[in-house]
Amino acid sequence: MENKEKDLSTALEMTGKSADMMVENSDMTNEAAVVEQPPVGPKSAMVTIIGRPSAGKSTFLNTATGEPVSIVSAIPQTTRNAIRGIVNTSYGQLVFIDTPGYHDSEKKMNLRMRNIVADQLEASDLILYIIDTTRPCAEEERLIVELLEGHQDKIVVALNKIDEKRSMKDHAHKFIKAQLGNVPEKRVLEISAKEDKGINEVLKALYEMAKEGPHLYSEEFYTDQEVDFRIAEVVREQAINRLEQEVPHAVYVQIADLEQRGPNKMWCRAFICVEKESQKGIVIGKGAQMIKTIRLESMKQLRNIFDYKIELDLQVKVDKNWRQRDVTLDKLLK
Ligand SMILES: Nc1nc2c(ncn2[C@@H]2O[C@H](COP(=O)(O)OP(=O)(O)OP(=O)(O)O)[C@@H](O)[C@H]2O)c(=O)[nH]1
Ligand SMILES: [Mg+2]
Repeated sequence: MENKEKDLSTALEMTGKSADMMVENSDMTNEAAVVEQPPVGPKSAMVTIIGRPSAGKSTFLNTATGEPVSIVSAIPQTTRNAIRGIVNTSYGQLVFIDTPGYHDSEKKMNLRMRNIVADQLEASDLILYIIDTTRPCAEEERLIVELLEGHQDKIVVALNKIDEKRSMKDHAHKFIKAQLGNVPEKRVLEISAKEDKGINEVLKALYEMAKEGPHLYSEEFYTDQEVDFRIAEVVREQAINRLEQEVPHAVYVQIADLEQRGPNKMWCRAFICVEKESQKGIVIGKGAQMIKTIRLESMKQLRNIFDYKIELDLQVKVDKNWRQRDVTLDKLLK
C-alpha cells in the first residue's frame, strides 16, 4: 500500500488515493488513478450507513474507500462507534459514517449504540441503507424502516450479499417497495460489498442526490480516526475473529501507552480487556498461543496501515462487568 501514514506526529491517517477511476472506469489500476487524478469535484455530502448487525456496512465502507477503515467480522455488533471513511472523486466528496448494527435489545450497551445511530441519521445529508439479502426482512428490518420513513427523499438502498446463492433479493425488493414506497426503484441497488460488485452504482446514486458545498476534509484523508483508536480496533478485530460464543462481545481494547521509539518505530502497550477470569484464560490460550497469534497478526495488519512499525506489548486483563459500567461505556462509545 503506497499511501501509509508517514508523519508520526500527526494523529490522522492520510491517503492520496482517490476513487475517481473507480467511478469513471472500474478497470483502471490504482497507479493510473494516482497519476491521472483529476481534482475533487464540487459536491459534498455526509452519508450515514445504516443496517442490521452483520449486514455488511463496514465491508461496504472498506470497499468504497479502498482501505481497511472499519473492522469486519462474522460476529454481529462488531462496529461500536460512528466511524468515518472518505471517498473523493471528480464528482465530489462523500463522507461515509459507518454505524453500529441497529437491533432490538434493551441491554445498556446496545441502547447506547442505538443512540449513536439515531444521532448520525439526524446529522447526515444522505442515508445508505444496507440490507443483508441472505436473511429474511423481518422484525429487525422493520425497526430500521420505522427510523427511515421520514427520510425517504435522501435514501439509497443497497441489497447486499447477492454473491450468495441463498440471497433472497426479490424478497428484499418487495419489502422495500412495501415499506419505503417513496424511494424510487433506481435508488434500490443490488451489490456485493465483499466482491466489489455494484459499488460504483451506489456511489453514482449518492452523487446524484448530493449537493454542491464545501468539502469537510482535505483530499489526503480517508478517515478521521486517531492512531490509538485505530490500533485498538485492529487488535479487537484480530481477537474477535479468533474467539467464540460470548467472548467477542466481552472484549474491548485499551491503549495504555504509545511512544515513538525511533524515526520509523512506535511502541504500544495495549490490554485486551474481558469481563470474567474464565475469558482471560481463553484469550491467552494454551501455552499463550492465542495471545501470541493475536499480537503478531495485529502487528502485520498495522504494518499495512501505517508506514512505520508498531511494536505491540499485548496483555489481557479482567475488567469485571464493564458492559454495565457507565464510565467505561462513556470512554468506549463516545
Ligand atoms: N457473502 C458476502 N458476505 C459479506 C458481504 N458483505 C459482508 N459480508 C460478510 O458479512 C459479515 C459481516 O460484515 P460486516 O461488514 O462486519 O457487517 P456490519 O454490517 O458492519 O456488522 P456490524 O458492525 O456488526 O453491525 C462478514 O463476515 C463479512 O465478510 C457480501 O457482499 N457477500
Ligand atoms: Mg460494522
